[in-house]
Amino acid sequence: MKTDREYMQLALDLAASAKGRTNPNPCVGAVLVKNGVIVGTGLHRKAGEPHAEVHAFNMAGEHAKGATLYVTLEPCSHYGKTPPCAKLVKESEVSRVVVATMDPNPSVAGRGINLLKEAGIEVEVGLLEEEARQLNERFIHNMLTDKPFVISKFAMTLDGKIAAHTGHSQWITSVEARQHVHELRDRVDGILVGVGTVLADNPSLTTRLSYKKGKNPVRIILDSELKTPLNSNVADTTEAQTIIVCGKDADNEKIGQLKEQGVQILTVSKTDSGLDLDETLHELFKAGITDLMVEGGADVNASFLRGNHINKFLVYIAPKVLGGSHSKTPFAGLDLEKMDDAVQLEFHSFEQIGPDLFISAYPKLG
Ligand code: AOF
Ligand code: ZN
Repeated sequence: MKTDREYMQLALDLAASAKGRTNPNPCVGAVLVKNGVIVGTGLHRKAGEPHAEVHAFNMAGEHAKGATLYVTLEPCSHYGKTPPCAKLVKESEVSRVVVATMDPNPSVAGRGINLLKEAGIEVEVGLLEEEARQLNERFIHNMLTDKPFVISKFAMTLDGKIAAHTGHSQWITSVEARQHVHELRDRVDGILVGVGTVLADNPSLTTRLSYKKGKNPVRIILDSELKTPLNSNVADTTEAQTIIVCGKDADNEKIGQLKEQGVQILTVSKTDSGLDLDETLHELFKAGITDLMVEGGADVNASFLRGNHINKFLVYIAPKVLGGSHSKTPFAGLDLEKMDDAVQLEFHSFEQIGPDLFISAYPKLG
């Protein structure tokens, strides 16, 4: 017979298979087990579609009675786009519910679990909790802050350079690592760069995967003075959406011209160091962006880091050395004075992709 942990791991694996597809909802998986037999499985596939538990109960039918439900997130207690799962769990007469983690959504937050306990069902919370919270780090951050989850993504040489002193940077990493970037783009809502990058490289910032047609994230350009050329790739919205964030004093005629091309314009306040990033993030969240990848340049990266706006770092390191004191580094604009002032991070994982290294890290809390 399998252990509780193994069934919960299966529920987590099911949930994870829809990562990046459920936004703004969390990824959730559910497994129903009776007398050592899996009688139902389910996952939440897409916002607006049934929750994980519904699929699992549909599969189990009458076998749900007396079974144990393993679910990666507290069953919901509210009427959203779908009816409450806690009610379904109660009516299906399961005898035990094992939950990995609570739902941070203020309309649920413990109510789902209370409903089940009040119905006399045995409930355990906290099995593989860390894994479940990691899986839904984006959703948890959204619920707690009303801001998108911000990922800083960059590629550099072994000696920490993102371009030669001439500005030449194509390519730092291998074909394999660059395909991997497109897999990331395929699963985030937004991709953000500064107007400097648009002017220097005229990137299209779309998802290009060799084996399938990916989903294009919304392209977000930080452009306080609205310098994005009308004929730039990002101003062409036939393939992907674009949001340009500019100051409230930006030229109205240019705003009109960009809007005519289908570009969305977001005006925010300015601070001494440029656009107000906190306001920008709140506005982007209101516009439906639940997570975004900041892809540079060095000054934009630095301003996000300075304001503590980065929630996760994804870094590709190529086995190459450029040298020189004038070739740019990923956070060139930060330029701190002492080692003690350095922003503290924690490595989370690393793997090799082709010849390159791929590292994930989080800002150290506290
Ligand atoms: C669950 N199981 O599979 C998911 C849950 O608009 P709705 O009705 O889809 O509700 C979305 C909210 O429900 C979401 O914010 C989160 O609190 C919860 N998600 N709950 O019991 C699931 N996806
Ligand atoms: Zn639900």
